[in-house]
Amino acid sequence: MASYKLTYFNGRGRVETARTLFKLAGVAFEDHRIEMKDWPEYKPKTPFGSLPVLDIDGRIIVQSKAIFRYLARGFGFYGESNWDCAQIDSIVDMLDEFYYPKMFVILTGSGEEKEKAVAEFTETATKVLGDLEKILSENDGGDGYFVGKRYN
Ligand SMILES: N[C@@H](CCC(=O)N[C@@H](CS)C(=O)NCC(=O)O)C(=O)O
Repeated sequence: MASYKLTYFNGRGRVETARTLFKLAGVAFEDHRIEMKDWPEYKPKTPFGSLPVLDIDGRIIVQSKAIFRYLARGFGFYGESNWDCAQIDSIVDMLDEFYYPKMFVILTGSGEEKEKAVAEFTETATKVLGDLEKILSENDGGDGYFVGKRYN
């Protein structure tokens, strides 16, 4: 059995999908959380100066979506065909596109800058979530899955 160590900050952020995949698959992992005060010392020890990092028996994967895809494939959550995987990738990228550009300002900004970011985020989110609902309803009768008929 592989030994997994997932390193990220002490919050959900970019890595919660990986933690969720471990939980859904019932696979044990070390949930290594770095406090912000310790980050300057830890940063140079990471391959590219950022988190998350997944260590599997001493081998390292960086980039959150590469980690998600590796785990999803390994645990049976990815698509059954190349086509299904592409549909899943499209949805993940769609979410990324509206979520990340404004999130930093929304979480850390203030005043007018923050209000503007919230307004833009709300507008984009309304459109993207509407598009996603349409995809859900078109997946053979809207049974709750974007792709396929099962979660595992
Ligand atoms: N594209 C990378 C982005 C990684 C990233 O920006 N991580 C942030 C936390 S969400 C980070 O490590 N920030 C601290 C820093 O850059 O010093 C991924 O998806 O893993």
